[in-house]
Amino acid sequence: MNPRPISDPVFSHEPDTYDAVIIGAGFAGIYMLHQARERLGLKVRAFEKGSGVGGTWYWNTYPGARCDADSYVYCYSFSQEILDDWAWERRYPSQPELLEYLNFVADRLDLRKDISFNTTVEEAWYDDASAMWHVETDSGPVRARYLITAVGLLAAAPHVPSLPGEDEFRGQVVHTGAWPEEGVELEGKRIAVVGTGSTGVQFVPVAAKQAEHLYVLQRSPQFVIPSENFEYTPEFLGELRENYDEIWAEAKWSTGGFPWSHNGRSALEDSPEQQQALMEELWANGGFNFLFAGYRDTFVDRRSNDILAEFVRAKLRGVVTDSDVSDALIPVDHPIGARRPVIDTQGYLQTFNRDNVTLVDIRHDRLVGFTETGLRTEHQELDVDLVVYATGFDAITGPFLRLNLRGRNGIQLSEKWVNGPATYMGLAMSDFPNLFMVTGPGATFGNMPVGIEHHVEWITTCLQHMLEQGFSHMEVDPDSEEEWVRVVAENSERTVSALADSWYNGANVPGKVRAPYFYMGSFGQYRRKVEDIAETGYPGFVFSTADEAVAAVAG
Ligand code: NA7
Repeated sequence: MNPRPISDPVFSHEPDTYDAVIIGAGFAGIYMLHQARERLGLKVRAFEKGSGVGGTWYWNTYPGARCDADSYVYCYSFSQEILDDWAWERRYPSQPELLEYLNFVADRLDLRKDISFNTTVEEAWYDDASAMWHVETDSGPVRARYLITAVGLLAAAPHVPSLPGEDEFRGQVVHTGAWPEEGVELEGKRIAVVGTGSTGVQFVPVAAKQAEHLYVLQRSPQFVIPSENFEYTPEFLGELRENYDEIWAEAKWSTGGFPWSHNGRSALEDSPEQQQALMEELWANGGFNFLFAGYRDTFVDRRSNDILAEFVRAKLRGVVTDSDVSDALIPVDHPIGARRPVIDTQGYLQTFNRDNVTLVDIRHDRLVGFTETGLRTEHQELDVDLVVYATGFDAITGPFLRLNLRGRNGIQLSEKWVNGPATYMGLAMSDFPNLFMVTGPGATFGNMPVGIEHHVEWITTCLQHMLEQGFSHMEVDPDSEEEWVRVVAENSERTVSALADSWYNGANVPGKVRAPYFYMGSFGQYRRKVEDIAETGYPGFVFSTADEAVAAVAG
């Protein structure tokens, strides 16, 4: 630990000047705060819009909200003490359990004193003359040498469609990602749910049990994979704790951040009987296993992908007794895994066998707008008391663009990203000196806590390197950034994700630039690349002292 890392007069004890400001207090923000404070000894402050820690798990409180990644790896690995003292209840943690976990971590690490809650960052700009970031919050301005975004990929930017006539609607309209704190009455209500992504699939079965009638407005059918949400026994938890070292080692270098990998074979090398046997086994295990622990080429070879997709379609057919409804629920327009897989814990498809649930296929009967009493499609009117938008998020770039960031020479982030996000490894970007991003656009995607820990630790190590070398200023070399943007695009083209519209490529929000938003290589490949940068003297990053940075601009 280095208690006084920066010998720069600007780091005086001025109350509103920090070594580092962190935006967000979810999984990323609270760990970043801990590392910046304890490993680097920085004077640091985190700003959080919510009244508590949690990020995604603070905002997404809709009934049925649950994580669909295995709890024992959807958590921090850095502290043995935290691993030992926390016991997950089941394979998939519910939203309240996750929120409790993140509060437990914040308390254990004594983080709250350095977080300003109920505080929104409205804009932040880099001042060339002082080489400092100016951060405007709704509680006043602060300054910082380093700005570290920990804003997540989704929760900060709910996507609310703009449908004509909403003002005339006499009922209630809510978005699942901004669920009112006081809750929403579902009992005995006529409800329309718009959207059948992971959120809709979680909400629908729960709402159906309380609603008088539930209309499910589906634009795209989904490959819905069962979860097998079993309860953890003390023996299972004991075994986990004994094996955590190996579990984390595997997860961190795996395909998707989970402690399992593909079997090294192509589906095309196996006989139909072998394929069937493997897929049945994976299906029985449930969850993301199905896609990540099977064949090596599921995401890159359309023929292999088709074998899995057809297997899932066969599983989905016949669950719903009305054959027209059943057909409408089967995805035929995109490869499996091309969009974010949907894992079902509550019996989503079975819900359509209930008398009080109606599927409305808005791909063929377009949603037109609101009426005073509900929603109107091209061919029908739906009278409802409540409209629930489960319409997802302006993902990945949305949370950043809402920060109104301006970099060197006043360049707006929205200008820089006009043709799609451009970053170096999703960690930093040119024209925005001393800005670090925890899992920014262009980083990899999968089991996010594993990716977040990696980024937080990498950023901390980078800052430590700078401090030890006497540098306080970081810039990204534009050529290195351009090369990384090219790698991201090339990788994306190789995978089936390019063959579907989704939030992975910006296609879910009207007017949003269609581009690759993630590096689609594996967690392991990405980790190797990022570790190599740190181990070989940080190619692509240019470090200097603050005085040199200011002089370079002045000169
Ligand atoms: P998703 O996965 O983006 O799903 C949003 C759903 O809403 C999806 O079915 C969309 O249809 C539908 N949608 C979006 N806009 C509209 C409009 N304008 N009209 C009708 N239907 C619309 O968001 P989720 O919240 O379910 O999940 C987000 C992530 O959270 C998830 O991937 C996990 O990481 C957790 P579409 O499929 O685009 O046709």
